[in-house]
Amino acid sequence: MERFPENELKKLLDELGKRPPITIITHFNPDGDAIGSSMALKLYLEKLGFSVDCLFPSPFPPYYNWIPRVAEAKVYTEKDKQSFETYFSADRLIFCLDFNHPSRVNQLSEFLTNSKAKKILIDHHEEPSSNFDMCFSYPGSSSTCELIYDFMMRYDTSALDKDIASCLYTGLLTDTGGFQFSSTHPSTLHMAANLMEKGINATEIYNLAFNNFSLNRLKLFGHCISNNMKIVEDKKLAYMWIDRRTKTKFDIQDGDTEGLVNYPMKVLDIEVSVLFKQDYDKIRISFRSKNDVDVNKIARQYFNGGGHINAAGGMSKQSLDETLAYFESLIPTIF
Ligand SMILES: [Mn+2]
Repeated sequence: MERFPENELKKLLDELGKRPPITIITHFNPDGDAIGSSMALKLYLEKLGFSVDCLFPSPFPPYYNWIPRVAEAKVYTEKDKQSFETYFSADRLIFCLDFNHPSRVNQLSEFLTNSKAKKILIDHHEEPSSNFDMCFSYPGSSSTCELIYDFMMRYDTSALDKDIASCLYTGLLTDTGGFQFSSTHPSTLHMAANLMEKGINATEIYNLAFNNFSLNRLKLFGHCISNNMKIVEDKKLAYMWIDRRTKTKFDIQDGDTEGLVNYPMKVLDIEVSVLFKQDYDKIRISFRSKNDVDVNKIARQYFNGGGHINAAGGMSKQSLDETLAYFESLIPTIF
């Protein structure tokens, strides 16, 4: 599918031509693609003379502290709720990056939904909601960073510098799992090459993005794989869980469980991996799959979630034991 078709792009450029103040917002628990695409667009539009505020609905993992000027992003907390309303005023242009539904910005969803400002969605998740004035949704794409790069190539190529390239490369790299997922297309690698030509340090970004564990986090992974994992061989399925006790034992920080769900996939014969995480008021569930096993469908249909064909998330309001029992009861029919 052609991205940013001429007539749609023109509408967006017309809006930008009015030189509005810009708000960029991404999903809660922002990941490499969310942070990278948001900061890249902020740096880029500021270079072009716009006034830009970048909002994160919740804190980002400390191992992304190195992202250029990420400290300028405004991280939402309950106590400054009212001050955030100003970022949704009617005179603004709001870019919504790397999410497909207002609920994904958590406590800020009310402001976003009620805002009279024009809302531009740029995203690659399946089935975007209809809450946006312009919708640049391309689910087959590697990352939101690739879409932001496309937009830059169509708007003003000269503003793309090394810092912006580093932000974009981060999302490109992390959302493709280091260029391993099937969403990695020729365009993805062409883009990576162009970013390298801007002088980024690709090896360093890889290490910062992937080889950044605390020792506790490594031990947590080992513990869960050894003690909290079940394999259903004939279904090529692995599932794991993390209960509150384990969290306390390993002194888990936000983001520490990120990536654990991918580990069972390192076994050649395992096609699906599911991770259940006990949170304060719910169980968060992550799904990963290989080939044509559609975990987006499973997450949507049974666990109030969604995502991509090979990577999705969901949740359950039941206890951990009940959730696991429910999941086990589904195994014979859904896999
Ligand atoms: Mn993404």
